[in-house]
Amino acid sequence: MGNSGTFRLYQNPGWGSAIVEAQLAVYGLPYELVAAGGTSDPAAVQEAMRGVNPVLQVPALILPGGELMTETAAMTLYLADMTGSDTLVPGATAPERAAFLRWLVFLVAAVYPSFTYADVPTRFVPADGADAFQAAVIGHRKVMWRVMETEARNGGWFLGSRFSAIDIYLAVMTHWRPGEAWFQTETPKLWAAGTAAASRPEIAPVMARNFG
Ligand SMILES: N[C@@H](CCC(=O)N[C@@H](CS)C(=O)NCC(=O)O)C(=O)O
Repeated sequence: MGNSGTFRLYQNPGWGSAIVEAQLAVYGLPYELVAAGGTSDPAAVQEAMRGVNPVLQVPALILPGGELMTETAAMTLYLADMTGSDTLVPGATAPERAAFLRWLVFLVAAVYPSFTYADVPTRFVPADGADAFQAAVIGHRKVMWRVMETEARNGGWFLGSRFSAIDIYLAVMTHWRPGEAWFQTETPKLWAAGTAAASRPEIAPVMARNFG
């Protein structure tokens, strides 16, 4: 159970937990970090998360009252609600609301699962087909990123002139495969939005801890 008023984030440096850590930092909420395996070996992380998160993934967030939350998008919406802030999530009547929800869900429902499938492909296909399967999934991921690049608005942030949690997702996910060089060349608007988010004073220390 989290201490009174304090969030507890199960995380590994550079993993999707950085998306949530950055948001906690933006809101100035008190949080403590728990190492969730501290390794790039997914099997070890699954073992570390057993008894914490029934789907054995990072991040897991323990709310101050002790309740478990999983799913970065759910945390994104929850933290905006409980702080009453529209800093990261455009409010119900904001002009960017529909686009925000659309691309938030796309990120977690379409792009993010491609890591589940490609990171350890032998969970899903026989070993002799694993390389081809992994290449196909990463190829599909590139298609999805290109779609987002096409949909990114002008103005510096993904939603245009308005910073949002989408830019935090980009700050973190552009460090993942297919890699920073690919994003810089192939999806320059996504890269720029992610880089700008990563440079914000409240987020920069989180990025340094996760990727420095
Ligand atoms: N839908 C989840 C995805 C979480 C996820 O895929 N986390 C990765 C790390 S970034 C993980 O724990 N992978 C290990 C595994 O799936 O076994 C979310 O948005 O929080």
